[in-house]
This record gives sequence, structure tokens and C-alpha cells, in this order.
Amino acid sequence: MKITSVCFTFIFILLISHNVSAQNECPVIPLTNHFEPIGETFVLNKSTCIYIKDTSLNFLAVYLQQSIKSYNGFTLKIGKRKIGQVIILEKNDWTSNTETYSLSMNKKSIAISSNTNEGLFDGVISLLQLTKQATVKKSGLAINCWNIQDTAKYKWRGLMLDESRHFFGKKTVKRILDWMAFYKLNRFHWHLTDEPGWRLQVKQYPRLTSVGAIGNHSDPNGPAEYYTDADIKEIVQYAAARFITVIPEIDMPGHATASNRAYPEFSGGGTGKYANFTFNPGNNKTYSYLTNILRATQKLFPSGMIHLGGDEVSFGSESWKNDPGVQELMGKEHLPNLKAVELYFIERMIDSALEMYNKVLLWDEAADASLPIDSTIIFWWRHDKPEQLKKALQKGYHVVLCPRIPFYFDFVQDSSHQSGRKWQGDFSSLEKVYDFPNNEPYTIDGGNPLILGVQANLWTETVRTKKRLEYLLFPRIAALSEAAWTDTDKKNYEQFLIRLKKHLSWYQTAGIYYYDLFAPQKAPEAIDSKKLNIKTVKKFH
Ligand code: TNX
Repeated sequence: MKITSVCFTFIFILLISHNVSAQNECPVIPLTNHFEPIGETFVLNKSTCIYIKDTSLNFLAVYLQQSIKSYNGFTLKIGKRKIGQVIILEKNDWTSNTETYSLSMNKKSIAISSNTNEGLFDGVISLLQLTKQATVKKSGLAINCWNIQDTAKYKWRGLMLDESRHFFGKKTVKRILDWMAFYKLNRFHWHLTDEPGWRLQVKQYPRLTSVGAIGNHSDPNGPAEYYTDADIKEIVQYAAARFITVIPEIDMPGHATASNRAYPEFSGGGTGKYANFTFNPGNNKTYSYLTNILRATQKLFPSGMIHLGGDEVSFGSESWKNDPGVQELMGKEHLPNLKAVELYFIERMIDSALEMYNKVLLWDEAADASLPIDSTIIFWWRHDKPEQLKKALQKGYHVVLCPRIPFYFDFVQDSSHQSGRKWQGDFSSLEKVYDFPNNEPYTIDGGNPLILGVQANLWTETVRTKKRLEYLLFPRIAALSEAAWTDTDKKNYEQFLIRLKKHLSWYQTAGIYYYDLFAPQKAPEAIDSKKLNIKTVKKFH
């Protein structure tokens, strides 16, 4: 009897303290780095005005106005006079950190300030998340007031989408960009070329789309699907309005099958099921062909950055042994083996790319090459090869961390999920995404200034439908954002789950098919390529 009552008291105290700390936590994802509750409420209603002193901030005021309208139905006035309840957006120079903003609230006013538009946008997003959780009253929406000072942990907070394996189109991409903005993610890496399809229009080489864009991973004969110049401009602009930089990837010298179908004269062949997987490094014309493609790409993407892939070349490079051009190159350049040829190719293409781009991005295989330190960013993806990360950092390259586990979002997120990818039974759970890098078997010094940030990659061999895509992305996108934004010592998974519950209800309202870890539902089946009898490599024209 005595023991039971002690137990009850203990549980009661636990519940109370849990609740108190939950209330003290600023209910924003990613968790803001410094915050204090004010104990007042700001009532937002039709007479609330957004005040901007500087007309150049009009676009931000409009973003806030439209978002509030879509969430709550109010159309706030945008004015140059402070009347009544105001939301003030202002630029100042109290800090030099581009990612820092402050959000100060009391019952009369809300002020968001930063010395950059990017910081102001981050502040607007935090306010929007608070507004979405306001209590509806007769007088308007009562928003709990907070004082927030916030700076991102990492500059690079990325998400990659593979649209070669399956093509999703503009509408889906825009929706992803909306949610990225909602979670303060700021780099959209767009994997546009690979084996099943080439998705980028290049007018100088029309067959890239008339032939190369045909088919996808589950249907080699599916209609040509790709983005025109106009589509790309639209997406880039849409992303820019949300402070998201778009970086295209043109994968080389492997994963080149779609291009090789269109222009076989530049194919370096391949092996087994990876037929025509590589570009031909022994043909001089390959380099001018790819340089022309990079030039066309550069005109469409103003980021000054290009991802050149460089991964998994060994899947197809055995065929180079039988290519007289490659053999001649090996003799002339004293390249002792195929890996040396691969690195030669990468180094040569980087030289060309750097005439038009400021930064070249590559998967971690390229850490073995000699590349210009200041203009190269290495993407560490092989979680089973921590030595590759070490090597990249030792050589002084900037690095983005995107290890398969936990940042490959084509991997399942729960042990009960039957279909989708796993790595020797391991997978990318929400908790692992959230806790990165603390749950790694090896130590990653996340504070190393060469580490620019983190990124999740959504490969789509097993993602045929938008529903499946959403199921893999939500809610892991929220955990990714907190891993990228919030200081490690302030993160707490249990607290995150409390804040996440609200977000799940927003996904529901937005019609998103998400994984509900609190009430698991059946996952839409991933594609089992064996069952579908897919020929990975299409007929070679
Ligand atoms: C490895 S990551 C790949 C992709 C696949 C992915 C599937 C990388 C650089 N290459 O081509 O789609 O695994 O998880």
C-alpha cells in the first residue's frame, strides 16, 4: 500500500515536471537557441498591422501576410505607420552574423529584427509557427509571447531530391520547398541526372531530353519527363523567395546512362547490369560535351555552385580496360589504374567547372583527388567509411555530412516497415536523425569549422508515388531541421516529440501522408524492383 502511494506520487511529480518543462520550451521546430517566456499574450486580429520602415522589406511583409491569411483567414494590413497592435519587421546592425535574428513579443507589439533579410525570414518563420498554435478567442488569436534570440548551428541545412529515378514535377517540388522553408532548411540539392532519366533541358543537346528523359526506374518506357528552362527558372525563383539555394547535380563520370542513351558517342561503357554507366574519359570530346552542358546549367542556376557527383564509378569503369582511348590516356598521363583515371577525369572537369562556378560539390569518393581546397565541398555519404570523412577534413576540404544512416531518407524509419531500404538491418529512425551526430559509433567533431552542415538525401529508386515520398520525408524533415539548427547541448528528443505532435496535426490538415510514430499506420509499399522485373538499363539506342 505504502509502496503504491509512493509510486503514484513519483509518477505524479514526473508528469508535472514534464508538463512544466514542456511549457517552458519554446514551441518552435527547430528549437530556437535562446528563448524566454514573457507571460503575456499578443492578440492578433484584423486590425493588427505589419509595420516596415524600409520598403525593401515589403516582400517579407507580404510573405507574412499571405501565410497568416492561409493559416488563419486574417488579411493583415501592411503599413508604414505604427498604429494599434503591430508586427514590426526591421533591419538593424546589432550583429554581424547573417543567421541571427531576434523576435521580441509583448501584448502590444511583436518585433522581428536582424541585419539580413535571411535572418528576418527565419524570424518570420518562428512567428508563423507560434501563430499556428495560438488560442482562438473572440477578440482574435491569442499568441503566447516569447523573447527569442536565435542563430543557426550550421550554414548548410540541406535536402536532396532524386528526380532521375522517379520524376515528381514542379508542384511536388514547390511543396517540398514550402516545408523546407517552414523548417529553416536552406539548400535544395537537385539530383537531375542518373541511369533512368535525364531531367534537365539543354537546348544545344536536344536528345538529352527527347531520348534521355524517357522512362524511369519502374517503367523504362514511360513518357519523357523533364524540366524546361522556364520550369527551372520558376523553381529557382520560388526557392529564392524562401531563402533556399538550389544546387543542381550533373552526375559524372558514373551514373551517366541516360545521357549515354542520348549521345552514345560519349559513353565509356559499363559492366554487367551497369551497361553504359560511365562517360568516356579517354575521349577528348567528352570533356567539351560536358563543359557545354555545365555552361547551359550555370545560366539557369544562379547559386554559383554545381554538384558533379563522382560516386560509384567502379560500378562501370572496368570497361575502360578495353577502351583504346582510355588506354592511350593512361599511358600519356601515367595513370596506373582505373581509380587514377577516375580522379583524372574529376580533376579535369573541376578545372572547367571552376571557370563558371565558385564552388564544386562532390560525393566523398572525390576526397581522394587533388582538388582546389577553397572551391570544393565534399559530401560524406558512406557512413561505413568514416575514414573518408577524416581524410576530407585532414586535407582541408569543406564538408557536408549526409551519412546513409541516418540521412538517407529512402531508408525506412521504423523496424516494422517491411519495404524500403535498410543497411544490414539498420535504418534511419526519427531519433537517429534527431540525435545526429551523437549516436554515431565514431566521434564526429560537429564543431569543426570545415563542417558546413548536414543534409538528408531522398533517393527514389523505391519511391514511385508522392504518397511514398511524403511518408519518407515526414516527420523526419522536422528532426533534420533541429539537427541542423539547434545547438547540440539544447537538443532533447523527448522534448522534441512533445513539440512534434502539433506538427503532425498540421501535416494532417495539409493532406500529407506522413509516418505517425504515435499511431503507426501501414506504409505505402516501396517498389520491389525484382518483383517488377525492371531492366535497370534500357535498350541502348
Ligand atoms: C547510393 S549516394 C547512391 C545513389 C543511390 C543510393 C540509394 C550516392 C552518392 N549514390 O545512387 O540512389 O545509394 O540509397
